Amino acid sequence: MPLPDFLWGVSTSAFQIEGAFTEDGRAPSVWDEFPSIEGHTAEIACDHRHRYAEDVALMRDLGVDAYRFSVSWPRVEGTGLDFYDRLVDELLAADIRPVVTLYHWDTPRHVEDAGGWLNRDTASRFADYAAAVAARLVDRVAMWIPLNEPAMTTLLGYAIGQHAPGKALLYDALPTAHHLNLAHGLAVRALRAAGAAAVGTANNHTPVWPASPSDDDRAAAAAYSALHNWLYADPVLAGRYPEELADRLPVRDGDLATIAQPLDFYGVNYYNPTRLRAPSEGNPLPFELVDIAEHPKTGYGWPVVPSGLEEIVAELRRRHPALPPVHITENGCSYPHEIADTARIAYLDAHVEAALRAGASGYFVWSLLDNFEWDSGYTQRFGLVHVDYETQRRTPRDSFRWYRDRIRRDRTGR
Ligand code: PNW
Repeated sequence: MPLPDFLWGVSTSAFQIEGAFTEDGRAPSVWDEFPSIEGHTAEIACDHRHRYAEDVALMRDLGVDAYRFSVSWPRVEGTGLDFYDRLVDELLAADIRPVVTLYHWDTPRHVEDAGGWLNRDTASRFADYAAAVAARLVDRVAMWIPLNEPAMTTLLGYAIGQHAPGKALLYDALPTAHHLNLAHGLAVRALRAAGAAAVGTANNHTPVWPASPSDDDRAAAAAYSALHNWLYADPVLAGRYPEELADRLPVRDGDLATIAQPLDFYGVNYYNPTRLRAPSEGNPLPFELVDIAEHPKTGYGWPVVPSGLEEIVAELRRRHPALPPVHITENGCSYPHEIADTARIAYLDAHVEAALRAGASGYFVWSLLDNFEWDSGYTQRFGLVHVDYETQRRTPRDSFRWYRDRIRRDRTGR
């Protein structure tokens, strides 16, 4: 299937929807036992491992061009590729292009026990896994994304411990960023060798806003942006690290060339901007987060700023003039509404328009289904489709019908 000039899609991730922890000989993952909301585990989640055909049928009704899902590394350690093989065929039969993320945070437990992303060897293990997935699926997958949001793995997983594996190493977490970037580069190389159709990223980006024009607040914002945005964009797109962080990374000869493989697209996950000020006394970090109070908030408390999407894409293009085509690989919002979700429609409508103005080549809603939102468990609902976790009943929300109509309108002339 050739790619249309604008790709309409939805995104999910394996750990957040599949359940079936012990099926397919799946290895344990770092997230299986990681504390979330009391009493919430992803053991069943959306039971997607068993209900994938129903979920693909929903997407066919929705009319999307593409479905971005992740392959579970722990499941592939068993016989999981059989499952993904069937999922891919089901998608193709529904005229939906498979977009595969290889790592969406669910590291196999034994890989973490060997040091996880603190260990340079994990990058090579990951490349072997990438090659194994490609060997099976490469003929049918439209787009490949080695890593989802490596910034969140480093910041939430290893620097502050809010996500698995729960390490709070602050600046000592920085080697994980380099090992993740290296894993990206090695995986791109493995995917190319296997004949992958298109390879890109899903990097999480946030525009940073200094709380005031003071030099101190501006320096705080720049320090944060280096950690969240440029630590991942710069090496991948230009083979260099932001100057202020370069000394803290375990870079060996040749690494930067490995990381800076040419890409077919640059995927951006966008949710909101971040406001920063200089740190107060006793803060070990060079910045402090400040509430963005002048914009409305989603049900998760995230500020709603559609222009931030254009702002960050423009900044990426300024910093990296040869930026490949941009896809918004995730954007969406959590609200508690059951079916009538006017607030989500308003959010998505404004962000879709921003993505079009930003010259993006695709837009993927996070998420198709309500799902297991990591440390927030089932308390957050990001879905176009409501999931009743007692019965596993799926009910399309008003936003589902809105997105279907928006896609149709696009096809009949923008
Ligand atoms: C992304 N932050 O996570 C992930 O890719 C999804 O798995 C997740 O469900 C979705 O966004 C909604 O949260 C993020 O703290 C988690 O800035 C945290 C942040 C950003 C993105």
